[in-house]
Amino acid sequence: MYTQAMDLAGAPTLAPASTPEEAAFNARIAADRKVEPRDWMPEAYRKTLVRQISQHAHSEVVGMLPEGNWITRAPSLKRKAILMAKVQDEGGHGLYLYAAAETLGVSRDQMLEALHAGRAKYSSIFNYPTLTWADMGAIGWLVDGAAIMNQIPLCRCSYGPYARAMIRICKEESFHQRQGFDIMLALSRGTTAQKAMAQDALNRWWWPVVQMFGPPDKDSVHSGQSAAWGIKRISNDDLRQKFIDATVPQAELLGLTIPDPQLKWNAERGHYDIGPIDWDEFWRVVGGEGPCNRERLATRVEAHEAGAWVREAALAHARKQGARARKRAA
Ligand code: BYC
Repeated sequence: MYTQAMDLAGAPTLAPASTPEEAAFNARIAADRKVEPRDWMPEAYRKTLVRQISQHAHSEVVGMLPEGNWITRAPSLKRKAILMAKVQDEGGHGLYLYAAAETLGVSRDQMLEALHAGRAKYSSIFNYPTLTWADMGAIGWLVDGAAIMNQIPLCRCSYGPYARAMIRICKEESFHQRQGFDIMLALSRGTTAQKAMAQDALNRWWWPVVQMFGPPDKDSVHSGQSAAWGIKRISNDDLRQKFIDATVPQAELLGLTIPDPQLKWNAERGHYDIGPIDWDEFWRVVGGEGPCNRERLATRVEAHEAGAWVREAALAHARKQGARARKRAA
């Protein structure tokens, strides 16, 4: 379901090179070889990667907050241990991604400062509240499911450090998706109240997840150039369609109803048709006016400030170790 070897149909080609470095870069992209940190790259390519990778890293780290809230409320020791491991994985994904962005000449402090000041974006999906335990199931099943759909093609992204980070992230995300589906399965096979809770979570998360893939292709300002550079391999709309086609049968297996009266299999297209997506809501959330934008950012800043002593202690420890090593070497 998540193996996506094909590329964006009709991807635009690169503009002709005007310098030998640019020609070498274009040839590398055309041959589908990875661009590495020490290779020459156009400034706009570097900036696009910093924008996307840092947004991606921020999404992982902000994404820890809604789930972190439920660790103490998980219904059993097993569920608690699994959720803790998942949230910890998201922190790790943030680290790999910040490290990948750092190879492009931007520091983690700069990226975090942009996030904390509200200048950097993170995924719209994390601005919605988690009201019941079923939301942990819906996030794993749907949000991580959408994330894998988007991230598998990124394993073939032209920038080496990003592509390599994505390989491990995708392996972990598939465990996350399964744990979410397992929560939904338990609830949907449970009491009437538990099944209703699962349905309610699906009702609230479905449309925000469908929006998560980004604006429709016609409004996606970065897609054309990112596709030409081999950063983006499949378009926002095509990934969204793939996700819907894969998820509808899963909802059927759970005995849950997707909250879209216009959802219908289109035999001619070989895909599901869906009702209209509320893009006004999407842009409101992206613009900072979602149900939880302020809370998420405030909690994130608070967590960063509360963790200052850990960073200071780690630096002091590193300084001590360095001094000892220098003494031994002297
Ligand atoms: N939310 O031209 P477009 C996770 C912005 S974490 C907010 O199509 P692009 C998880 C876009 O940035 C998974 N903003 O852009 C973690 C741009 O604005 P700027 C997160 C969005 O870059 C913890 C503008 O709209 N995954 O799964 O070609 C627990 C125009 O869009 C969104 C990633 O970050 C959005 N949903 O395509 C559980 C994947 N969508 O930058 C789970 C990596 C669009 O010009 N990122 N915008 O100000 C990507 O693949 C691409 O950046 C996107 C957007 C497909 C998201």
